[in-house]
Amino acid sequence: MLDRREVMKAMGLTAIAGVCGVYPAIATGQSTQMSGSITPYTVPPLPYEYDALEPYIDAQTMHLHHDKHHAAYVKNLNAAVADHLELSRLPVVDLIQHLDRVPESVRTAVRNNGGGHANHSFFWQVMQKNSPGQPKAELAKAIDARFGSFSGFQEQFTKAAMSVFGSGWAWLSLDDKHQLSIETSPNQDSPWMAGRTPILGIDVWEHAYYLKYQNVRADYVAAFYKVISWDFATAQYQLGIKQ
Ligand code: MN3
Repeated sequence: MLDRREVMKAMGLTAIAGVCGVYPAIATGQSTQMSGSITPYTVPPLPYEYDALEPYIDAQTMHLHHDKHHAAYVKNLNAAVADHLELSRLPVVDLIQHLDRVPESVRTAVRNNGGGHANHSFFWQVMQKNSPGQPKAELAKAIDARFGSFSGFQEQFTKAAMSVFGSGWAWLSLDDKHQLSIETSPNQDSPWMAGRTPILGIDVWEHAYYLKYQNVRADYVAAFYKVISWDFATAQYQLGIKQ
């Protein structure tokens, strides 16, 4: 029976004080109990009601997005790691941060579906009902220092979200030099895969907005600012600057 430390050691990974690499404070639904039995990945429940983000994100989109799309990533991820017990014991963020250690036969499946699971687990938490609208305290200061002002940040983040061709994400992330940056990723790739900590992320796959906004991604991106959980983003920032 291997515990997580042994599993990580076996994979050549290093556990840092009980935390796995740049492991975020996201709820991924995965049990941290390493009982020796397989702990498959599971879809975490939404941290609010399906209609909590109305009128900006509609309940039907949330049902489909969470219950169908996110669930499919988890189902496919579990299928990909079914024959690789050592992988299925790792938190999903650890898994996607070390894709080079994943057997080539399942690497693409883990990248896409592990990425999808990590990104969506993050995305549910980066939104909330009654958003404060703007960051506060240290994250607000860091954003002002990097982008000039909050509106300077918004302008660049919106531009990034609009620039994603096809399916992907736009992110505010923190690198290992504690520098904030705005980036985009295709498919279900993410800052984690490049060793950075996501602070904020918007899913710009059409499934995230098409029911309500059809082809008008700009309106969806504008609505996203109304539901950002700046408390969660700040918690991510605080985690990132400790790395
Ligand atoms: Mn999605």
